[in-house]
Amino acid sequence: MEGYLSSGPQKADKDAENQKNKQEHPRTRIETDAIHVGQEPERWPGQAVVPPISMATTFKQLEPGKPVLYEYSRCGNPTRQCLEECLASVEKARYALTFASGLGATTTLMFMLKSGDHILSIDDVYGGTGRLFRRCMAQMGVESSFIDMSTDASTVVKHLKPTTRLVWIETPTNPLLKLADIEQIATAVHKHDPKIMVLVDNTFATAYFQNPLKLGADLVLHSLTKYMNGHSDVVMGCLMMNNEEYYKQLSFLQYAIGAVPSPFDCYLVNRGIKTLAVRMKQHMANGLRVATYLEQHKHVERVIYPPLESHPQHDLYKKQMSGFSGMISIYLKGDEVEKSKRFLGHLKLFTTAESLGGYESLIELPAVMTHASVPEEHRRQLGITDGLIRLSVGLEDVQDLIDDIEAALDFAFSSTDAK
Ligand code: P1T
Repeated sequence: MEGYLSSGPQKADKDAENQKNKQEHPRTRIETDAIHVGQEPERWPGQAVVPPISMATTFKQLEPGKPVLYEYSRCGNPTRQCLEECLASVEKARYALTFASGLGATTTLMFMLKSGDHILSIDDVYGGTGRLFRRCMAQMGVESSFIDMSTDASTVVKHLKPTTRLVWIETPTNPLLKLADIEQIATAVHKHDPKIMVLVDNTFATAYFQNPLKLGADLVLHSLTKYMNGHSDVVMGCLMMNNEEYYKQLSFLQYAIGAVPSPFDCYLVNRGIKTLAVRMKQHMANGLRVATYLEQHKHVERVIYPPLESHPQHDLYKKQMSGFSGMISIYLKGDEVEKSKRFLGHLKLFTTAESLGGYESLIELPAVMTHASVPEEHRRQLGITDGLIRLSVGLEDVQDLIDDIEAALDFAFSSTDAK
């Protein structure tokens, strides 16, 4: 894109070189990368082992128009850069760019499109993503359509239009935990038209369990608000990629649009990511125990959890993921919203709240909370009923969590109280 570099600092070039050098020589595995990449003490005066928070909004230039490394903090700063390098390494990407939220990352990416373009999206997508496509992008003349991508890649290709510029995959999906075959879809779409960008929202799986770029995706998005930070104390998003041209365009858009995270938040995410591996192993262990317990429970109609053999795409799960997080969706018997509410209301350890992926267990009703913006008809078709319950299983003692669920289910289904 002409003008992308000339109209701003030479930052994209410098950063590209910086990040690329690091990613072209991956030294170690994710546990080690999360702790060391971008964190070299030698880069800080005084050799700080923990990266300092650089709050400066602006940086001295030795001559007008000749910044040393950074010029204005929206364009880049030391704390953000060390986080972006670290994030790229854990996703096995060459480049990572951070934004003020997951949706901030999506919005910035939208500026790669123009009026008349088309987005082909998976049908069961995070409510806020669907809302952005349907309500905001439509106003800008960008069309979107939503299809089931859990079947096979030819269905996706069939729905491509000459104007399709972006294929949006979320896998596993929020909240129904449907899977899409990233490798098959990316291969088929790129064969059809290599210029179409294939993006995977990897928020639910995390970089620990799934690396979409290795499977042929062009772009990966994370809501870092969730597992990647893991402490429910930062709202942030990121885009990761290997393609240098996409990186330069998005790097320009990052500073031109300005939906950037604060250095303090970057510091927190950089800290949170250090324990990604241990957290994810425990989220998976706890998630599996809770899902297995729920699956045999007399008051539970259906449990959706990809690591369970009962998941309709369990084979695909085994093919493209090395495990899964603590996200479980369930229908109680009768699928009544009142019963679901009584269940949530009686839980002591699971907090009723939106969001997911923190160390604490959360629970919610997607139809009235995170996915209330999905048109009712669309929700019905997908199976996001008023009674659907989504759990984010945290890191508490798993038996305590199961005891909490047991007591709340007993309460919700007790005939005397249910009247
Ligand atoms: O909240 P934010 O950091 O802007 O991220 C948006 C987002 C993107 N992708 C997925 C898969 C998500 O789940 C989210 C945010 N989701 C919730 C807040 C939620 O409770 O589902």
